[in-house]
Amino acid sequence: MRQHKLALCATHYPEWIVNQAQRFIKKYTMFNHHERILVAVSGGKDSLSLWDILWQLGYQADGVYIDLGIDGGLEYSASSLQFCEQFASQRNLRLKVFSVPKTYGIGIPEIAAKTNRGRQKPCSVCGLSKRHIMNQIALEGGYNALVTGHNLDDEVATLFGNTLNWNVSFLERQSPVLPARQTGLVRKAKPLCRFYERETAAYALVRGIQYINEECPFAAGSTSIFYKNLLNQLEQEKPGAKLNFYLSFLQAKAKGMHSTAIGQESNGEDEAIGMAGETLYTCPNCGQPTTVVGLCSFCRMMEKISR
Ligand code: Q46
Ligand code: ZN
Repeated sequence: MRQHKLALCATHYPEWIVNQAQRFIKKYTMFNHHERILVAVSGGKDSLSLWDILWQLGYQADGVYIDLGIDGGLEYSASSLQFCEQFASQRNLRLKVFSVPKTYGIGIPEIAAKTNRGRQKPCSVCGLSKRHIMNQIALEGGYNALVTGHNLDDEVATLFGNTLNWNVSFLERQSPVLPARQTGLVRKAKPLCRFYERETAAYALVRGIQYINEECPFAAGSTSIFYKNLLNQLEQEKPGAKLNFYLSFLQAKAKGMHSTAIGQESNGEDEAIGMAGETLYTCPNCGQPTTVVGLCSFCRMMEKISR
């Protein structure tokens, strides 16, 4: 690991990852051993590695898998579920499964095709749906925190995109942990946010974790992959540049970089929900918080497509 000036063998490497993850969980006050954690798993290397790390650390961590109904000729959703089920049964862990097609009658690609926003960007509809469903499941199950397997490369690509556009409300919200500021919102945490993608991939390999290799068919050509390629070039020239970009951002935030952003107008979307000082309303349909009076973004979308 050039950025850490560290080389470890196959025995010490996973130990190092697990210890570092515990350090980050504590440093950012993500959750503790008395709390119940819900891990969002996709069948990919990051989320399954995260679940494995939390299991080794003795956290009470259940998994949740959302079947998005994405086929793409590869039966993408069906085979990712198989990897999650296999992982959970090998470790005797509890996996909750929520199926979008079984619940709503159609999958994410069909929902996306019926909306303006989804026709242009299916991932935007998918992201909105996943956030909504995961928050609902975590609330109903009485979990203290919902954790995701976002790694450093994911976080830095998001940070880069939001900085290019000076998207202040999203920058304010980007953090290793997002406390539940209001009833109806569950705390969110990203324990892998300081690990490079190749570090989580190496962890999965060394630990013998079987995961889905294929990318979601909608990921191809996405802006975030373009940003990741740019940032990889930067990292190649300057080892540690990505980690430095992310950590410097967190430091700037801690020093109050965003103190003037509070009180900004809402854009009517629930993506930047939960900012300090923001007025939130309750969606009359699902009971989740929303930034505008009336239905939340998800319920509004589902109502439109059912007309
Ligand atoms: S699953 Fe959904 Fe991702 Fe596929 S449709 Fe896009 S957002 S790429 S993480
Ligand atoms: Zn709603």
